[in-house]
Amino acid sequence: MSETAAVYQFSAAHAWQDAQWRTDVSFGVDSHGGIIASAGQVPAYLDGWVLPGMPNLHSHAFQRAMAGLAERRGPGDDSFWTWRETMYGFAERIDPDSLQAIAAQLYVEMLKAGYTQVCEFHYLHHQPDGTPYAQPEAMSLALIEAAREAGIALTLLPVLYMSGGFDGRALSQRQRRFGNNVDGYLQLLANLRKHESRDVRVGVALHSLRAIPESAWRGLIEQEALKTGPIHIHIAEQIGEVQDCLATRGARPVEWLFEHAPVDRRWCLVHATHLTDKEAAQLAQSGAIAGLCPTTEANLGDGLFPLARYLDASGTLGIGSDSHISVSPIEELRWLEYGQRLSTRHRNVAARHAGDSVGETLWKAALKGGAQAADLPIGALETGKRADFFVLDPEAPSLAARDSRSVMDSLLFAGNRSPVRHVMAGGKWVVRDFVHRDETRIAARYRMAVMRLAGA
Ligand code: NGQ
Ligand code: ZN
Repeated sequence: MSETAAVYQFSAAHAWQDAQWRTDVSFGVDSHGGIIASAGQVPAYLDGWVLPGMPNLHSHAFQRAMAGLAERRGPGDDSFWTWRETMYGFAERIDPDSLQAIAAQLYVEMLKAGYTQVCEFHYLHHQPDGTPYAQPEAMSLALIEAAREAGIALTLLPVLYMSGGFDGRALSQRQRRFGNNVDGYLQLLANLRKHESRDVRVGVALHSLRAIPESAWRGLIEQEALKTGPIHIHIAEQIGEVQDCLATRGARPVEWLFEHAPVDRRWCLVHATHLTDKEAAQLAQSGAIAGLCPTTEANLGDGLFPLARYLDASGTLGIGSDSHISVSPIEELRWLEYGQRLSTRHRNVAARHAGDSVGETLWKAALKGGAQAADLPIGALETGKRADFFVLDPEAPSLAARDSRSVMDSLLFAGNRSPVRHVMAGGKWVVRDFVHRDETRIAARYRMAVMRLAGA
């Protein structure tokens, strides 16, 4: 068989193409796992609605294993900052083996939920006391290996983390394993870029404005290594962060970022929760992505993103599961809309024009913004893209008697059992009839790893 011959030929009664439902669609998949035009052989029929896989633009894989362990009240008022202490305590115990075990389990769960790619915002670089591992990129390699085992596309974003606050203070004891200086970081980035492949992209992450001292900022932004590929940053997630930025830098975080960096479509501003009207408009006009993580933002008590204003300004957005308190694109998008309904006491907020569907609007936006944040050829069922798609269960009660006008809204809002039945990622069937090809082994190893962590 020649390199580009079709290894699969598919047809479907309904597939999501060109940002809408199309009927009687056919396409091929080549031996590189890419989509090609239909080649005339007898196609296999995909029975059920076919959707492109969803990119997950923000993940801290290790946090999957602590989901639910920070929901009991502490001595004082709990907040994002008290959750962070619990998270730091947990992060201290993770090593390369446990990280791989947790990440592989998480990535299996993502695939089963319809995510076919993940952006890993990775800052657990060194040993707990800050000493590099014998192989300095051991933790990053554990993530690459986990993604390969699960069969998910990975945009690995090694994080630069230099200081413990806006005042430039040193990292706390528990933050030491996150830390690098600029040179060390650039070296890590160069080493990791050697692992780039069809399935792995490497980009840049700056943890947050509070983690990069102002004195290091300009020199950093001008580095050649930062001039290509995606750049992700946590920003304006908490009111406390906005206040600290105002106090130390005389500007709000997003305002400061726009004054000090050439923010364009390569940038993904993760959370960007607290925006003035002017910042929302500026972010929208820049073409950068707002990386929204609604279930984590709810869990951590962050606040609500100004969705209506942002969509009216044609802003780009994508979704991430971040702390993995939930691993479901359906739930992220559902809660994105529900947060707006609860706070505005209106319905159908994401649908900005009469006749628009909330489900279609949000799914379409998240595919586009997610693909942009991932910087991979994904997010659409078209020639040249990765063959990343899933098939909805034609027997799902929640989708019975739905047509192309209603199926996306029923997918998003109706029911709690995922109707994602089969998933192809990179041209390989990774999930068939709701079962991942290696889920038993990966789950068993995960349980062992988590038991060891609990006993540690
Ligand atoms: C993180 N997570 O890096 O895991 C952060 C918390 C911080 C979110 N912001 C730590 N959701 O922001 O300092
Ligand atoms: Zn995060």
